[in-house]
Amino acid sequence: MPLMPDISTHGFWIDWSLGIITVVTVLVAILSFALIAMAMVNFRQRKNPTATRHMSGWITRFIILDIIMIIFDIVISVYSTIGWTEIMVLGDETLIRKHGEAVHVNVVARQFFWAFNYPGADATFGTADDFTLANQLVVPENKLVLLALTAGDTIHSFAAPHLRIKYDVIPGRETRVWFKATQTGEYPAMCTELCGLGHFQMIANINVLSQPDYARWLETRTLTVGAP
Ligand SMILES: [Cu+2]
Repeated sequence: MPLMPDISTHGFWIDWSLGIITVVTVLVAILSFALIAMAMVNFRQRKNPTATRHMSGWITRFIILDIIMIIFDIVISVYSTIGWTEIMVLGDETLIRKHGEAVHVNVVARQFFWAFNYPGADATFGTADDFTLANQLVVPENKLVLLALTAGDTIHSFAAPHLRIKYDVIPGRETRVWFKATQTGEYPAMCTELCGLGHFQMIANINVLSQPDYARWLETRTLTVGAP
């Protein structure tokens, strides 16, 4: 089954990893089964009534297969380590230096909804213009978004397939996640950790707006929050 379209800047690392692993696994499986089938036919009892130790050609074939597998393992390890570093290891400051200024959103998962806390127009949490959206994450296109995820009750998991994001959200711990959306539109996010009876209801909407639209939206939001 094809993957959902990727609208993130980092998603290709994941998609290519999956692609390489799938292709290599299938090829190695075909090779291995072919060798086993050939060995079964060649060393069948009717043709070899007595046991033989002369199978040097076959040992070479299996060693070649092992070497191919080791090379593939090295390629996959190197590729996914570079991707992992890009996606998971870089700190907020390095990400901001690389991708430009960021939008910060604090996400709290609870049974059974998502709360997205925004710092408002002043970009500082804990001030009067902060506001919270339930099950709705609004972000600008082509801009770094830094999410700080935590849970208020039990373990949840934040998954946004189009953004190639899926991380556990754990009470008492802050999980940092980043993305940069490359396409405007509405995309689903959901909880992927069975968290109780209402787990299936934990679906949020991610709305990616163009940068001018996002600025306008933020302004109207802040005005609404400021009003009595
Ligand atoms: Cu859940």
